[in-house]
Amino acid sequence: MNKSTLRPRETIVAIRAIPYAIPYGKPLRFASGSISVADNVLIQIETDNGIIGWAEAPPRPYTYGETQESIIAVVEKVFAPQIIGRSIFDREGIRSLMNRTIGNPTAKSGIDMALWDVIGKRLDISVHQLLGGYTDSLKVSHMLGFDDPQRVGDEAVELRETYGINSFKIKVGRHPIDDDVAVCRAVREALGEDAELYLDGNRGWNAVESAAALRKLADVGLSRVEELNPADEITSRKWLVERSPFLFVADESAPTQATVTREILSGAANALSIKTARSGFTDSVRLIGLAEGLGIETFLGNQIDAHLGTVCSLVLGAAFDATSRHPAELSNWLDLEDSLLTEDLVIRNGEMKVPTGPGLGVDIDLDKLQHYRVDNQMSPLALLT
Ligand code: MUC
Ligand code: MG
Repeated sequence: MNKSTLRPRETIVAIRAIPYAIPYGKPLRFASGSISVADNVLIQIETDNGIIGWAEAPPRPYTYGETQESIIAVVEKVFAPQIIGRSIFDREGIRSLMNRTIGNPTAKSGIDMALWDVIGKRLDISVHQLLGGYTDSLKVSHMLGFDDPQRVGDEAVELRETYGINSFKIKVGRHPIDDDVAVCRAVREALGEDAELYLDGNRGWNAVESAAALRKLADVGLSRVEELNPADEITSRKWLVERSPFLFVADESAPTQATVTREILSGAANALSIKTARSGFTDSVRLIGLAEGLGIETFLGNQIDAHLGTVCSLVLGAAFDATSRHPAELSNWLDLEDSLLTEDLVIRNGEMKVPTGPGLGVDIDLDKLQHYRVDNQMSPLALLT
């Protein structure tokens, strides 16, 4: 088949941005914000031969400046008019034209991943295989939000007993730092020596506070730390990283190839968190290659993803050697009150298996989408009352 025979039946005819809202049974609180409802935007791409691809974009105003409304606006008003009419196989061209608009990382990633879903469905192959197909499952790590020490320790124990999860990211960055130090000690005591624990400060401390916390936590047995202070504290961040006894992971300071290169080469971090929610599949692949070239470890992070976003992370993470070496942050959908997927996600023995069907390998439950969508229907807040 050549391009001209493919094109008429492989054209994107619609891109839709559908906002929905599903409450969290338990809100997640962290240094840069909190989340009590998944007010995400489903991205739907439709082709002229009736294939529908899906992905989702989570608004994280405290991290990227996007809101549910801004994601809908940029998808519908800026990207869709430029992309409609293009071939589904023009992925690089579509990336290029989206990058003429700055920012909007989750909106761009949603379109990119929905396009991969379309391509996989068209070729009758899973996106996981298309990307690299390295392994069929990932070990899971869970993100523990702010709470008091006893409750966080109990939550970790319950997750281990129920799902076999034995790797935990503890959110820190509060004042006084001793509140977080107490939580870390409580979690270690509750889980014992064999659990993996690491910290994420979401820029809540400065370098001096971070160094003090690391000194106090020296005997707790951490595997790494993430964004304890802002990378914009350029000199003191470098000072902190030089003194950190643990790997120092760049997350929100390094979402793109340029920022990764800058942060790593300047000594502002020495490991990388990759999140499909902000770099899609196309750019995540580039970041994995860049990290390999720089000789740093990559960890699969979590943008507080809902079910579909988690599947995207899983599909990418399991497709590559580098992203499947460490437990991946795949479990915060457990706190959501419902799912838009037709099938349940499962965590067993601390692992998630990659769906095997074409595309992303999962389907959207259209009745549930009808129920939870908030365009022309009800305010997201109405769900909480
Ligand atoms: C994380 O790793 O930082 C919290 C804020 C955000 O943007 O992502 C989450 C998780
Ligand atoms: Mg982080």
